[in-house]
Amino acid sequence: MQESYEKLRLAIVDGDDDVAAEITEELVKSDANPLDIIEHAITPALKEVGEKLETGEAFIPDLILAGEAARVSTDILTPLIVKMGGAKYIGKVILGVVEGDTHDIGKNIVKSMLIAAGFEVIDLGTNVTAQQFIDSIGKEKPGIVGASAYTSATAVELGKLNEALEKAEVRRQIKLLIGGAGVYRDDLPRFGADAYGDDANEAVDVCMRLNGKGMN
Ligand code: B12
Repeated sequence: MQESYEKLRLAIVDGDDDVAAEITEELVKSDANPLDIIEHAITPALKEVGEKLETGEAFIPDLILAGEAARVSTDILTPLIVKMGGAKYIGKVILGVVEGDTHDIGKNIVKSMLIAAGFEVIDLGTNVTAQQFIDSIGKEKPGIVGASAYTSATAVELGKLNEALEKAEVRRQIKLLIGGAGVYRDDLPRFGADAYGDDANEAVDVCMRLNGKGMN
């Protein structure tokens, strides 16, 4: 198994989506846990590409190819993660990536794990404006809004989102959860959010804890 994780990691670093898909399918057939595949191959691969970008060993096209290979692999795994759940309905969560940010691999992993845990997830996708969050809160009446940002430039949108929710008088109706590679636990007071999730496991734990604690 370890050897296949390593092969998948290398395929993603190389941005080879065909090989990434093939190895992911093989791992699934050999009963590897989808969450282990993400933890031991996909996430380390993307982390490595991100580090290489910083040191000048990789460039934006490499990032795009690696992101695409990771997406192909996670697209195979996410339906399986959802199926692992079978849990009863717990509550409703809106997920969205803030305005200006198009990263969505991490958000999609969080989404599938929330569904597996029993949450209904309204996925607003990427590049979501504060107004779109507000409209969706009015329509869907969720208990929790999970907003994410993956760069330091887009993280500031989380604070703006909090202010916009307050201005629209919907902030008190929901609990605001933030996450993504561009935000840290210490940012909580700065962005006025209720909770932070470092990874998909913590996102699920926090949603379980916050569920039913909104004003709805
Ligand atoms: C793949 C990738 C891309 C792909 C994205 C493909 C896609 N569909 O997502 C592409 C090529 C498009 C891209 C573009 C850019 N990227 Co980019 N990208 C990455 C990379 C390599 C991996 C991101 C990833 O998917 N990680 C794997 C997932 C599983 O991890 P994750 O996203 O952190 O998610 C986990 C947690 O954060 C958490 N989580 C995620 N979402 C949520 C939501 C909630 C509510 C909660 C509670 C938790 C949570 O749970 C997840 C699972 O455990 C990172 C490097 C890195 N170390 O993150 C850079 C990185 C994020 N990118 C970066 C940059 C700079 C950019 C660009 C600006 C580059 C450019 N000059 O064009 C653009 C911005 C585009 C835009 N407007 O958004 C920088 C950001 C630096 C910074 N601190 O500001 C990074 C860190 C690379 C680097 N080291 O410089 N990128």
